[in-house]
Amino acid sequence: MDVSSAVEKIKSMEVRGAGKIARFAVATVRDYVNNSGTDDIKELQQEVLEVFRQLNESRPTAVSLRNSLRYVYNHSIKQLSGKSKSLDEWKKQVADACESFISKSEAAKEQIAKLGSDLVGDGFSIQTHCNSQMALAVIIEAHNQGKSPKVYATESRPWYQGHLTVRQLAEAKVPVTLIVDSAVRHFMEQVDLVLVGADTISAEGDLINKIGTVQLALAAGDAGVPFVVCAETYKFSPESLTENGGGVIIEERAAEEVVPDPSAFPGVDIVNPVFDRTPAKLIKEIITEVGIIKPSGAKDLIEKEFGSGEDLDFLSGKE
Ligand code: RUB
Repeated sequence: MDVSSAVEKIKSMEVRGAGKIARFAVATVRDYVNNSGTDDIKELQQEVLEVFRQLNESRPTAVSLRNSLRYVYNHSIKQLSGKSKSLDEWKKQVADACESFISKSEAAKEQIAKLGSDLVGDGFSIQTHCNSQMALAVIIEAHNQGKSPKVYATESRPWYQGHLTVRQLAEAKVPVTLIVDSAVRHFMEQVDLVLVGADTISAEGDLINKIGTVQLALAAGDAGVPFVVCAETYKFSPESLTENGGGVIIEERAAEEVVPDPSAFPGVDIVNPVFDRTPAKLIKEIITEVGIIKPSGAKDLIEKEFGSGEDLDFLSGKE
Protein backbone atom coordinates (compact mmCIF):
# COMPACT_ATOMS: atom_id res chain seq x y z
CA MET A 1 0.00 0.00 0.00
CA ASP A 2 1.30 3.48 -0.80
CA VAL A 3 1.88 5.97 2.00
CA SER A 4 -0.96 8.34 1.09
CA SER A 5 -3.49 5.46 1.15
CA ALA A 6 -2.14 4.40 4.55
CA VAL A 7 -2.45 7.97 5.86
CA GLU A 8 -6.02 8.13 4.50
CA LYS A 9 -6.94 4.87 6.25
CA ILE A 10 -5.80 6.34 9.59
CA LYS A 11 -7.51 9.70 8.99
CA SER A 12 -10.80 8.08 7.98
CA MET A 13 -10.54 5.70 10.97
CA GLU A 14 -10.63 2.59 8.82
CA VAL A 15 -7.57 1.81 10.95
CA ARG A 16 -8.20 3.11 14.46
CA GLY A 17 -7.35 2.56 18.13
CA ALA A 18 -3.97 3.65 19.45
CA GLY A 19 -2.28 0.23 19.34
CA LYS A 20 -3.51 -0.69 15.86
CA ILE A 21 -2.52 2.71 14.48
CA ALA A 22 1.03 2.28 15.83
CA ARG A 23 1.48 -1.19 14.32
CA PHE A 24 -0.08 -0.11 11.02
CA ALA A 25 2.23 2.93 10.80
CA VAL A 26 5.42 0.91 11.24
CA ALA A 27 4.16 -1.78 8.84
CA THR A 28 3.72 1.05 6.31
CA VAL A 29 7.34 2.17 6.88
CA ARG A 30 8.57 -1.42 6.52
CA ASP A 31 6.70 -1.86 3.22
CA TYR A 32 7.91 1.51 1.93
CA VAL A 33 11.54 0.60 2.59
CA ASN A 34 11.21 -2.92 1.18
CA ASN A 35 9.56 -1.66 -2.02
CA SER A 36 11.75 1.41 -2.54
CA GLY A 37 13.40 1.59 -5.96
CA THR A 38 16.08 4.15 -5.00
CA ASP A 39 19.72 3.06 -4.82
CA ASP A 40 20.92 6.02 -2.73
CA ILE A 41 20.92 5.52 1.05
CA LYS A 42 20.88 9.25 1.88
CA GLU A 43 17.95 9.78 -0.44
CA LEU A 44 16.07 6.81 1.05
CA GLN A 45 16.78 8.09 4.56
CA GLN A 46 15.24 11.47 3.71
CA GLU A 47 12.27 9.74 2.08
CA VAL A 48 11.70 7.58 5.16
CA LEU A 49 11.78 10.64 7.42
CA GLU A 50 9.17 12.23 5.14
CA VAL A 51 7.05 9.06 5.47
CA PHE A 52 7.42 9.37 9.27
CA ARG A 53 6.20 12.98 9.09
CA GLN A 54 3.17 12.15 6.95
CA LEU A 55 2.17 9.24 9.18
CA ASN A 56 2.76 11.26 12.34
CA GLU A 57 0.40 13.99 11.13
CA SER A 58 -2.42 11.59 10.22
CA ARG A 59 -4.02 11.67 13.70
CA PRO A 60 -2.83 14.14 16.29
CA THR A 61 -3.79 12.75 19.71
CA ALA A 62 -2.42 9.24 20.23
CA VAL A 63 1.26 9.30 21.22
CA SER A 64 1.48 5.61 20.26
CA LEU A 65 1.87 6.65 16.63
CA ARG A 66 4.78 8.97 17.35
CA ASN A 67 6.39 6.49 19.76
CA SER A 68 6.21 3.65 17.23
CA LEU A 69 8.03 5.79 14.67
CA ARG A 70 10.48 6.95 17.34
CA TYR A 71 11.22 3.28 18.14
CA VAL A 72 12.02 2.54 14.49
CA TYR A 73 14.18 5.67 14.26
CA ASN A 74 16.16 4.85 17.42
CA HIS A 75 16.63 1.18 16.51
CA SER A 76 17.65 1.76 12.91
CA ILE A 77 18.21 5.16 11.32
CA LYS A 78 19.91 6.72 14.36
CA GLN A 79 22.24 3.73 14.83
CA LEU A 80 23.06 3.57 11.13
CA SER A 81 24.01 7.21 10.94
CA GLY A 82 27.68 7.70 9.95
CA LYS A 83 28.22 3.95 9.38
CA SER A 84 28.98 2.65 5.94
CA LYS A 85 26.35 0.06 5.16
CA SER A 86 25.11 -1.33 1.91
CA LEU A 87 21.65 -0.28 0.79
CA ASP A 88 20.33 -3.79 1.47
CA GLU A 89 21.80 -3.82 4.99
CA TRP A 90 20.27 -0.40 5.65
CA LYS A 91 16.84 -1.49 4.41
CA LYS A 92 17.02 -4.68 6.43
CA GLN A 93 17.83 -2.86 9.66
CA VAL A 94 14.90 -0.49 9.21
CA ALA A 95 12.50 -3.33 8.29
CA ASP A 96 13.76 -5.42 11.24
CA ALA A 97 13.14 -2.50 13.62
CA CYS A 98 9.56 -2.27 12.29
CA GLU A 99 9.01 -6.00 12.82
CA SER A 100 10.54 -5.79 16.26
CA PHE A 101 8.10 -3.01 17.27
CA ILE A 102 5.15 -5.06 16.02
CA SER A 103 6.21 -8.18 17.96
CA LYS A 104 6.92 -6.17 21.12
CA SER A 105 3.52 -4.56 20.85
CA GLU A 106 1.80 -7.94 20.51
CA ALA A 107 3.79 -9.37 23.42
CA ALA A 108 2.85 -6.33 25.54
CA LYS A 109 -0.83 -7.01 24.89
CA GLU A 110 -0.49 -10.60 26.11
CA GLN A 111 1.40 -9.53 29.22
CA ILE A 112 -1.16 -6.82 30.04
CA ALA A 113 -3.97 -9.36 29.60
CA LYS A 114 -2.27 -11.66 32.10
CA LEU A 115 -1.42 -8.98 34.68
CA GLY A 116 -4.80 -7.29 34.32
CA SER A 117 -6.80 -10.49 34.71
CA ASP A 118 -5.54 -10.69 38.32
CA LEU A 119 -7.59 -7.56 39.05
CA VAL A 120 -10.78 -9.23 37.83
CA GLY A 121 -12.60 -11.18 40.55
CA ASP A 122 -15.04 -14.04 39.94
CA GLY A 123 -18.31 -12.85 38.42
CA PHE A 124 -17.18 -9.20 38.19
CA SER A 125 -19.26 -6.69 36.27
CA ILE A 126 -16.94 -4.48 34.25
CA GLN A 127 -17.74 -1.23 32.52
CA THR A 128 -15.75 -0.14 29.47
CA HIS A 129 -15.84 2.69 26.94
CA CYS A 130 -14.98 2.99 23.25
CA ASN A 131 -13.10 0.04 21.72
CA SER A 132 -9.79 -0.67 23.39
CA GLN A 133 -7.99 -3.86 22.37
CA MET A 134 -6.06 -3.65 25.64
CA ALA A 135 -9.15 -3.50 27.88
CA LEU A 136 -10.78 -6.26 25.84
CA ALA A 137 -7.68 -8.46 26.08
CA VAL A 138 -7.87 -8.26 29.89
CA ILE A 139 -11.59 -9.07 29.93
CA ILE A 140 -11.26 -11.97 27.47
CA GLU A 141 -8.29 -13.40 29.40
CA ALA A 142 -10.34 -13.28 32.64
CA HIS A 143 -13.22 -14.96 30.79
CA ASN A 144 -10.88 -17.67 29.46
CA GLN A 145 -9.67 -18.27 33.02
CA GLY A 146 -13.29 -19.08 33.96
CA LYS A 147 -13.91 -15.90 35.99
CA SER A 148 -17.20 -15.25 34.19
CA PRO A 149 -16.98 -11.45 33.82
CA LYS A 150 -19.99 -9.50 32.51
CA VAL A 151 -19.55 -6.24 30.64
CA TYR A 152 -21.45 -2.98 30.23
CA ALA A 153 -20.14 -1.24 27.10
CA THR A 154 -21.03 2.31 26.07
CA GLU A 155 -22.05 3.18 22.53
CA SER A 156 -19.25 5.79 22.38
CA ARG A 157 -20.96 8.37 20.25
CA PRO A 158 -20.55 9.86 17.77
CA TRP A 159 -18.50 7.15 16.05
CA TYR A 160 -20.10 4.16 17.88
CA GLN A 161 -16.86 2.27 18.56
CA GLY A 162 -18.95 0.54 21.27
CA HIS A 163 -20.63 -1.48 18.52
CA LEU A 164 -17.23 -3.00 17.70
CA THR A 165 -16.68 -3.74 21.39
CA VAL A 166 -19.99 -5.54 21.95
CA ARG A 167 -19.56 -7.61 18.79
CA GLN A 168 -15.99 -8.57 19.77
CA LEU A 169 -17.09 -9.60 23.28
CA ALA A 170 -20.16 -11.49 22.05
CA GLU A 171 -17.93 -13.38 19.63
CA ALA A 172 -15.66 -14.33 22.54
CA LYS A 173 -18.82 -15.50 24.40
CA VAL A 174 -18.49 -12.83 27.11
CA PRO A 175 -21.95 -11.66 28.33
CA VAL A 176 -22.21 -8.02 27.27
CA THR A 177 -24.81 -5.23 27.50
CA LEU A 178 -24.77 -2.17 25.25
CA ILE A 179 -25.69 1.08 27.03
CA VAL A 180 -25.95 4.73 25.96
CA ASP A 181 -23.08 7.00 27.03
CA SER A 182 -25.29 8.95 29.43
CA ALA A 183 -26.15 5.74 31.37
CA VAL A 184 -22.67 5.24 32.85
CA ARG A 185 -23.54 6.52 36.34
CA HIS A 186 -26.87 4.67 36.37
CA PHE A 187 -25.20 1.30 35.75
CA MET A 188 -22.17 2.03 37.96
CA GLU A 189 -24.15 0.74 40.97
CA GLN A 190 -23.87 -2.75 39.48
CA VAL A 191 -20.22 -2.49 38.44
CA ASP A 192 -17.11 -3.82 40.24
CA LEU A 193 -14.40 -2.44 37.97
CA VAL A 194 -13.96 0.04 35.11
CA LEU A 195 -11.39 -0.85 32.46
CA VAL A 196 -10.44 1.52 29.63
CA GLY A 197 -7.59 1.90 27.17
CA ALA A 198 -5.35 4.91 26.52
CA ASP A 199 -4.38 7.10 23.63
CA THR A 200 -1.81 8.96 25.70
CA ILE A 201 -0.67 9.04 29.33
CA SER A 202 1.21 12.11 30.49
CA ALA A 203 4.09 12.38 32.96
CA GLU A 204 1.56 13.66 35.54
CA GLY A 205 -0.35 10.37 35.15
CA ASP A 206 -3.30 11.98 33.34
CA LEU A 207 -5.09 9.87 30.76
CA ILE A 208 -6.13 11.08 27.32
CA ASN A 209 -8.70 8.72 25.84
CA LYS A 210 -12.02 8.68 23.95
CA ILE A 211 -14.36 11.56 24.72
CA GLY A 212 -16.55 10.58 27.66
CA THR A 213 -13.78 8.74 29.52
CA VAL A 214 -13.56 11.48 32.15
CA GLN A 215 -17.31 11.17 32.83
CA LEU A 216 -16.87 7.45 33.35
CA ALA A 217 -14.00 8.13 35.77
CA LEU A 218 -16.08 10.69 37.70
CA ALA A 219 -19.00 8.28 37.89
CA ALA A 220 -16.69 5.48 39.07
CA GLY A 221 -15.15 7.78 41.70
CA ASP A 222 -18.58 8.83 42.93
CA ALA A 223 -19.68 5.20 43.27
CA GLY A 224 -16.37 4.01 44.79
CA VAL A 225 -15.60 1.73 41.83
CA PRO A 226 -11.92 1.33 40.82
CA PHE A 227 -11.09 3.05 37.51
CA VAL A 228 -8.19 1.22 35.85
CA VAL A 229 -6.34 1.96 32.60
CA CYS A 230 -4.78 -0.70 30.34
CA ALA A 231 -1.84 0.76 28.40
CA GLU A 232 1.37 -0.42 26.78
CA THR A 233 4.45 1.65 27.67
CA TYR A 234 4.44 3.24 24.21
CA LYS A 235 1.17 5.02 25.14
CA PHE A 236 3.15 7.15 27.63
CA SER A 237 4.28 10.53 26.34
CA PRO A 238 7.97 11.49 26.61
CA GLU A 239 7.07 14.95 25.28
CA SER A 240 5.03 15.52 28.43
CA LEU A 241 8.23 15.56 30.51
CA THR A 242 9.05 18.92 29.02
CA GLU A 243 5.88 20.35 27.48
CA ASN A 244 3.42 22.07 29.74
CA GLY A 245 0.13 20.17 29.88
CA GLY A 246 1.62 17.11 28.19
CA GLY A 247 1.77 18.63 24.70
CA VAL A 248 -1.35 16.66 23.76
CA ILE A 249 -3.59 17.95 20.98
CA ILE A 250 -7.24 16.96 21.36
CA GLU A 251 -8.41 16.00 17.88
CA GLU A 252 -11.59 17.68 16.63
CA ARG A 253 -13.44 15.89 13.88
CA ALA A 254 -16.20 16.90 11.47
CA ALA A 255 -19.62 18.09 12.68
CA GLU A 256 -21.13 15.54 10.24
CA GLU A 257 -20.07 12.79 12.64
CA VAL A 258 -22.45 14.31 15.22
CA VAL A 259 -25.43 15.05 12.93
CA PRO A 260 -25.54 13.89 9.32
CA ASP A 261 -26.61 17.33 8.05
CA PRO A 262 -25.35 20.24 10.17
CA SER A 263 -27.17 22.70 7.84
CA ALA A 264 -30.45 21.33 9.28
CA PHE A 265 -29.45 23.19 12.49
CA PRO A 266 -29.12 26.81 11.34
CA GLY A 267 -27.48 29.11 13.88
CA VAL A 268 -26.05 26.15 15.85
CA ASP A 269 -22.36 25.58 16.41
CA ILE A 270 -21.63 21.84 16.41
CA VAL A 271 -18.27 20.77 17.82
CA ASN A 272 -16.81 17.29 17.95
CA PRO A 273 -13.75 16.86 20.20
CA VAL A 274 -13.05 13.14 20.13
CA PHE A 275 -10.78 12.73 23.18
CA ASP A 276 -10.73 14.10 26.72
CA ARG A 277 -8.35 14.26 29.68
CA THR A 278 -8.95 12.27 32.86
CA PRO A 279 -6.88 13.61 35.77
CA ALA A 280 -4.51 11.22 37.57
CA LYS A 281 -6.45 11.63 40.83
CA LEU A 282 -9.41 9.70 39.33
CA ILE A 283 -7.24 6.76 38.20
CA LYS A 284 -6.58 3.86 40.58
CA GLU A 285 -4.00 1.97 38.55
CA ILE A 286 -2.43 1.65 35.12
CA ILE A 287 -1.72 -1.87 33.84
CA THR A 288 1.37 -1.90 31.61
CA GLU A 289 3.48 -4.76 30.27
CA VAL A 290 6.22 -3.85 32.78
CA GLY A 291 3.86 -3.97 35.76
CA ILE A 292 0.85 -2.35 37.36
CA ILE A 293 1.67 1.20 38.43
CA LYS A 294 -0.05 4.10 40.17
CA PRO A 295 -0.51 7.19 37.98
CA SER A 296 2.11 8.93 40.17
CA GLY A 297 4.63 6.43 38.72
CA ALA A 298 4.11 7.65 35.14
CA LYS A 299 7.07 10.06 35.16
CA ASP A 300 9.49 7.37 36.34
CA LEU A 301 8.20 4.94 33.76
CA ILE A 302 8.64 7.50 30.97
CA GLU A 303 12.20 8.32 32.07
CA LYS A 304 13.07 4.61 32.19
CA GLU A 305 11.52 3.78 28.82
CA PHE A 306 12.43 6.90 26.86
CA GLY A 307 15.31 8.59 28.68
CA SER A 308 15.08 12.24 29.58
CA GLY A 309 13.91 13.49 26.24
CA GLU A 310 16.96 13.81 23.98
CA ASP A 311 15.13 12.22 21.02
CA LEU A 312 12.12 14.48 21.06
CA ASP A 313 12.85 16.08 17.70
CA PHE A 314 13.67 12.84 15.90
CA LEU A 315 11.26 13.73 13.10
CA SER A 316 13.41 16.70 12.15
CA GLY A 317 16.13 14.35 10.91
CA LYS A 318 18.77 16.13 13.06
CA GLU A 319 21.33 13.84 14.66
C1 RUB B 1 -9.85 4.84 20.35
C2 RUB B 1 -9.70 4.95 21.83
C3 RUB B 1 -9.14 3.74 22.55
C4 RUB B 1 -7.62 3.91 22.64
C5 RUB B 1 -6.94 2.64 23.14
O1 RUB B 1 -10.21 6.05 19.75
O2 RUB B 1 -9.95 5.96 22.44
O3 RUB B 1 -9.65 3.66 23.85
O4 RUB B 1 -7.09 4.21 21.36
O5 RUB B 1 -7.18 1.60 22.24
P1 RUB B 1 -10.44 6.09 18.16
P2 RUB B 1 -6.22 0.30 22.19
O6 RUB B 1 -11.52 5.10 17.84
O7 RUB B 1 -10.84 7.49 17.88
O8 RUB B 1 -9.11 5.72 17.50
O9 RUB B 1 -6.23 -0.26 23.57
O10 RUB B 1 -6.91 -0.60 21.18
O11 RUB B 1 -4.88 0.75 21.74
